[in-house]
Amino acid sequence: MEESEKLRRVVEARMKLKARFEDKMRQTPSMSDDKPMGSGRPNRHGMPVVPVGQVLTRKWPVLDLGIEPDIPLDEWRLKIDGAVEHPVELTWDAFMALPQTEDTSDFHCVTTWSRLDMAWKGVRLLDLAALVQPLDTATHILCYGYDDYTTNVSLEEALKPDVLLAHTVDGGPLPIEHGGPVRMITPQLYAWKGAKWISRIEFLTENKPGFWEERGYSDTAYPWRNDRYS
Ligand SMILES: Nc1nc2c(c(=O)[nH]1)N[C@H]1C(S)=C(S)[C@@H](COP(=O)(O)O)O[C@H]1N2
Ligand SMILES: [Mo]
Repeated sequence: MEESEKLRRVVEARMKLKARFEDKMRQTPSMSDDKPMGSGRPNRHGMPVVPVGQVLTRKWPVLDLGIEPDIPLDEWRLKIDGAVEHPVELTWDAFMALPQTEDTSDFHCVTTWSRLDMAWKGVRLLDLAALVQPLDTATHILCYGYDDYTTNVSLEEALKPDVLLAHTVDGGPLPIEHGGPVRMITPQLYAWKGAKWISRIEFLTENKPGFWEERGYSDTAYPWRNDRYS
């Protein structure tokens, strides 16, 4: 297929996804709650900048399952499959050739630390979804890490414009211990919803819990509702 035709198809798919999830997205708690729990000035989506029970840190703690996989870029692959029209397996070069987004956002860990104003660069989940074109029946994604971590996210959360597959942070390559070469970030949900060392995104037609969700963590993970455990 010609490049211009490919791009046209992706843009059309992106518009369609936006239209399909716009209302649902606006109704998510991190955008619609009229009594959100937290303190400080409003953040860019109107929520108190420090969610309830969180403490600001300047350090960046590391949380993992005891393994930090080291994936050389020439062996790195990202598989996107499941309930989609066009499954893909991206190489590093193909991933980096996709539209790149820079965004500064906050990071809220369920263990009560928050780190504000992190400068990220990467590919929007929205743009990856536009590339593979989820079926109309798709409702969630399940993300996999190279360490066999998994976590699930609803599409109305995953398609928000600040959800990135990030390869760069604060001007440098994402360090391995923080999930490099590529991790997902979910600034409007607790950070366990963002898989480090991401290897696969599976689109699902029904919700399926991931690693922590099976072990008592909340399915929805809304920081401004103190929604930590199920
Ligand atoms: N692949 C993978 N992703 C993961 C985890 C993990 O153990 N493995 N931990 C999660 C948790 S609980 C949090 S709080 C954040 C921590 O990211 P950080 O180590 O960069 O602070 O990553 C999330 N993503
Ligand atoms: Mo966490």
